[in-house]
Amino acid sequence: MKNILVIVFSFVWVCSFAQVKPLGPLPTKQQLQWHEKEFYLFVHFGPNTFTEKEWGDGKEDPSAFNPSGLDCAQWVRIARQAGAKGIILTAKHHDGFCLWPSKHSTHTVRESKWMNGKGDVVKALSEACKKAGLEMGIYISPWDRNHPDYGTPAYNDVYIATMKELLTQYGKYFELWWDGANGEGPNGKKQVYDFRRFQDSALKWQPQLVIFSDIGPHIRWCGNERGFIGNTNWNLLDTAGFQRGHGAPPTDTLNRGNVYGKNWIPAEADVSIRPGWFYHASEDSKVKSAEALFNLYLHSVGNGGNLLLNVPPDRSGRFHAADSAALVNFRKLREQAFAKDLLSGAAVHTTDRNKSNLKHITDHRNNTYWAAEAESNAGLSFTLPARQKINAVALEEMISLGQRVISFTIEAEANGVFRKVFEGTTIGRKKIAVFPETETKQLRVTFTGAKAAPVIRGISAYHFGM
Ligand code: FUL
Repeated sequence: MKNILVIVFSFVWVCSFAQVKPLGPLPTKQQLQWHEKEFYLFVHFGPNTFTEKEWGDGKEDPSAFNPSGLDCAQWVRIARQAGAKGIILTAKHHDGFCLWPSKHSTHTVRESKWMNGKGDVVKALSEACKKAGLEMGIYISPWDRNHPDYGTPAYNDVYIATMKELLTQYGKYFELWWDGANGEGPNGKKQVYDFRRFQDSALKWQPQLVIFSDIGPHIRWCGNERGFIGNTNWNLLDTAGFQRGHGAPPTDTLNRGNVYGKNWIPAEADVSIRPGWFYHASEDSKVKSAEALFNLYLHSVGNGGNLLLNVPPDRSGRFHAADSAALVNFRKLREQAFAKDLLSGAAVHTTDRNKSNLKHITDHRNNTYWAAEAESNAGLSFTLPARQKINAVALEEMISLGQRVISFTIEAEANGVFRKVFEGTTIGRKKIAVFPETETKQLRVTFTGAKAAPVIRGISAYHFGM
């Protein structure tokens, strides 16, 4: 009997959502999982940590790499305390130095003095991540200033062999990161990368990977390294005719996406907690404050993308106290800001013909939604149990059915009159609309334009104290 009830209930539940036709392009299952991660750490570590450089030239003495007390468990602990969902490590930066003892290079931890050449940072981090249940990602710079084959077709085979070591020996990663940098001067080496083979090989070894580069295939660069994704942000991108690096689309296109783009390639904002990507003691006083990090969160996650925040370990091989403190306080700020959804308990009404499932707008569940029937001007109103001070509203589309909303407005009632407090464009996975504090008992959200009738996963309201 119980089983029959479960089947009937599931059937009714599925049917109540069944009428919505997805609007392509759509995210893959892996991209949907990636969207839910929101925020994770980047770790730049290598010879540059010891030589005061940002771009090593590949000629540095490998013995320069010598952390006095590498402690990946500390990185993982701080990442977890900060609420980050993973760590992406620079296994190989442009200097070509491998943080694992690669057989395909002579510029590796094996040639360093660290642990008498017996150390392996990739292994240490993957073990620490596994132990703590944190996900790991890997950065393998295509540009290599050390490898003798770089600039010849043979390098493509070397790169693939290098990837094979990393992708088959240390467990699963959630993301593979391909930067687009190449600083070779006019007489520099020119490598014709075989990215098609790189991609096919990586996905053969780890099919669950999402691959980042300027143009994806799965995740795109947001066009700047300041952590700002566009207020208008389509998860769609046209990539035909473009390349990674110098041939990439204009940075403002990467920042906003293409409204009618042919591929689902959402934006990730990579930014460092310090001015540089690698650790420099002179920057200890320049670590971004928790407030600055919260602001970055609003402009990345709050604009529908993900935040990849770089925290470079110091020469001991640990996160510096200043960085750790900022990260933990950043977590506190997020928790305070989103502790109380002021729409919980609000009565929800709509001007749209579809009045069923309205409760899902405020239920904070990831797999439920309300779908409008009207393509434009569907309105939702929220009557709160009591007057509240509000200065932020978070809106979410059900992106598994496509990204639809082109524009929306938020109005708040005061003395019987509705006044516009926010005029927005796209929503996507999440839009955190921030506006001057207003005291109200009634909010109205109107979807003024959409590519197809909006499908809304959630709306919540907050009062940020800062
Ligand atoms: C860029 C690199 O040139 C920087 O050094 C850094 O790794 C950044 C995240 O990506 O392409």
